[in-house]
Amino acid sequence: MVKYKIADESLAEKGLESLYIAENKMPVTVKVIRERFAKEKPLQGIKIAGCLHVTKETANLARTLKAGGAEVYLCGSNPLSTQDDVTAALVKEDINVFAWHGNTDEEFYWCIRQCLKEKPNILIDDGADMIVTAHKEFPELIEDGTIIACQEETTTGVKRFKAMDKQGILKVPLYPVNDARCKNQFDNELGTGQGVVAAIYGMHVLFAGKNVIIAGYGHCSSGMALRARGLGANVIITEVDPIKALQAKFAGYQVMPIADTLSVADIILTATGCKHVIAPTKGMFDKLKDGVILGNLGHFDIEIPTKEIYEHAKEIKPIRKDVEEITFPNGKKVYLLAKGRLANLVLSEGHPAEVMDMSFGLQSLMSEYIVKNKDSLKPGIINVPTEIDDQVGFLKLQSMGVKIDTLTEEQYNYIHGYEEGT
Ligand code: RBV
Repeated sequence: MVKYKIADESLAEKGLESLYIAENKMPVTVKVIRERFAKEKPLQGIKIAGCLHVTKETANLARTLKAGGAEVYLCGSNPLSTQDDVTAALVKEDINVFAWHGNTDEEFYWCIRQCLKEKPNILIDDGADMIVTAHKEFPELIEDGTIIACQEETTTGVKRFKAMDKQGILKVPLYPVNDARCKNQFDNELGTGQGVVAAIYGMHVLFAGKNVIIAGYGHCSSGMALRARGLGANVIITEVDPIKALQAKFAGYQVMPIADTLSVADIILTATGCKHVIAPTKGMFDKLKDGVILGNLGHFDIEIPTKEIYEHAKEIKPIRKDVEEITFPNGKKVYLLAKGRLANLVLSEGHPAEVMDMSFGLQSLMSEYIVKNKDSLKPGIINVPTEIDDQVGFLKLQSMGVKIDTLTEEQYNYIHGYEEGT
């Protein structure tokens, strides 16, 4: 019997329509892999728990895992990204789901615990909250080998696991799916990149002629900068990494410390993976330009100092869906998107299905790989095998009708050899 706690079962019809829209744009995950999984059942007898944004794209991943024979449990990876119509559709399809839009921090962890109580064998996380909870509260699942291995979807989660690994406290084999080329060069650069439109959804604002500050110049933020520039904005980059700062400079952007940008910034968008990109001080808040739009596209809500902005506010007024007008004691107004949470997921619907197809194609094939190799996996971070990364790339190209060259034997030997030189 399907287990669930969701907002409203009556939304199932609408949710199924949503799933259908995504399905047509996810040929790798939905057609090629799901059809093979349905025949071969590589995940038979395996329980998979996913702590992911519960969107129409994630729902299609869940369907593919289920087609492969897995028993799937889902919970949300962000309190505001769950699409309630999607959860209703999933329940109708006998996929277990504990998620609803707008849950509290306490409810968020309750949902994670419901999934872990089912004793899953594979955990697919987005941000590391579920796997960290497993280490803290369900260590027996790790010690007795119930959890075979884990997969992480996002940069911030991988960062947390690298820290755990360094401290010797990561007790599971962990695949950083985010770091596969087929993931971060598409989902992160194009998906998060295109997420700059969240500021448009939120405030219906014109980018052309605006000073748009993009904090960070990694995969996500460099994609955002390119798109903001394409919309006609004057883009200013802030960085802490000298090489990334140079890349931004040579790509033709202005680069400067964030504090120097505040008085001219019309829109500030963060995706750094770090905290307090704008320092949480009155001095910094006083520097902000009247009317500035603040949006975060990184995983957690601490890049923009949301809590401190709320504390400093004289008045907080919701003015549109997921947008608040915040008036400071000095009378200045700032417009905060999505309470500082992932604006690309809260204000729009998450990254488009076309790129999630690659991320979730990888997640599907990695689940199969883990089951096949379960007897030889060791705790620690293990890279996604190149063959699987390449396979998803080939499948995506094939689905788009794009052909590429293959190396001749002579070329292969040249590329892999050293003898031929001047
Ligand atoms: N993300 N998922 C979606 N439509 O389901 N959109 C974005 C979706 C993931 C993306 O892979 C990114 O790394 C992560 O959300 C950030 O939490």
